[in-house]
Amino acid sequence: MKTKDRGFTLIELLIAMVVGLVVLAAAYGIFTYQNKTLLAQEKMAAVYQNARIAMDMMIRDISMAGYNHRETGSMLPRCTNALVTAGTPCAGITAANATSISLTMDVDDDDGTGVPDGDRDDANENITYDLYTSDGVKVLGRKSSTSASHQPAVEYVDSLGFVYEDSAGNPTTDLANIARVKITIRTRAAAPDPEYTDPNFGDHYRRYTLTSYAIPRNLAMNTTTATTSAATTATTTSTTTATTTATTTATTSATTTATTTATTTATTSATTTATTTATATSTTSTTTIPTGVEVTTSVSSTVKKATTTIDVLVTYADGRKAKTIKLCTQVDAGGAACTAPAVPSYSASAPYTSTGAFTYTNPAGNGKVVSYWFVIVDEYDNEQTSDKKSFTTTN
Ligand SMILES: [Ca+2]
Ligand SMILES: [Ca+2]
Repeated sequence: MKTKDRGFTLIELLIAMVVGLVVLAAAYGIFTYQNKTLLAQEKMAAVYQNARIAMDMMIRDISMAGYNHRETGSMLPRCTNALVTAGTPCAGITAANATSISLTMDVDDDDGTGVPDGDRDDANENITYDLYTSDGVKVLGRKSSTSASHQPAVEYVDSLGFVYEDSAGNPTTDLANIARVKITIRTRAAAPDPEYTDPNFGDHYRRYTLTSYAIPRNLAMNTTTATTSAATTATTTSTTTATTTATTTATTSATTTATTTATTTATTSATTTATTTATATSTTSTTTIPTGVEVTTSVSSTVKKATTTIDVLVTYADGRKAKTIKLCTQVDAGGAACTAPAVPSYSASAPYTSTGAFTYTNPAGNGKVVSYWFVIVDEYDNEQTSDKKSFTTTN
């Protein structure tokens, strides 16, 4: 047998097999490691996703807290500690706890047609978020009304925390001052990972903590019921024309009745009666303008023989502008509202006043009580503010 036809020796074969096995073992090791990493990442993806789903859901609801807008009819006041304690229906945050939150809004009616009806007792109008345990698993629960049971929102939620801040970013427990809510949620994997030990808890569950803010913008716009105190005194001087000077002084007393005394002096018209006394009474219904809190209105009633000009001056404390001012009038209407205060309507522009826009033909005779309603629509979200006042004609 020639040398070049020789095969492998047994030694060479054994060495080749050992080298092959080593390479195979290394490849298998790499594959196993990659596979494990992939599985761990998939599990963590579920943990991240749970946290984000829970956070999105809570931010969406909390951001809507206090939504309370109606074209006509009474609206809920913004929640305060006093109103919540008294059990008075209100819109806003009704319970600001460290591990749970309750909030209300008016977004629907009894028939579920999606039209706010002035209460917060319909579906998804009274929401509570907190944690509860179901089958040994901690679950983020959402209640959609006071009577509703927990609806499981997201499972495997380790902890839930809320911090309530005022507009300056300081923590507050005053429901009327909450401007944003810091939400912290911690989710964990459904199953333990034996190769992982949590440095804080000492167990084998992987966890994820997510923090975010919800800003309930409606709370900044929806203010409390106007409970007028003795400390509130509004003095307004307005309306100067070539022929008429009206001075209005409104002093609000503790009994929430504002008395306006207007003295009108006609200088050029011989047929116009010289002095007229008009009495305007602020109503304390839920549609009352939150005077001094957000909107200041000034209505000067120049009561002449034939017509009355009603001026409305709108000032928003937060710098918003009025988009539209609507007005309607009703003679001897008692306490009834004009059902559709749409005519005449005036598109406001700086300085957001309807001076001269509303001219009202007086009824014949002395002592007729004319009630007028005005509705102010703001430029951003069509939030409406309405109030009723009245004057007595002196012909
Ligand atoms: Ca209802
Ligand atoms: Ca409702």
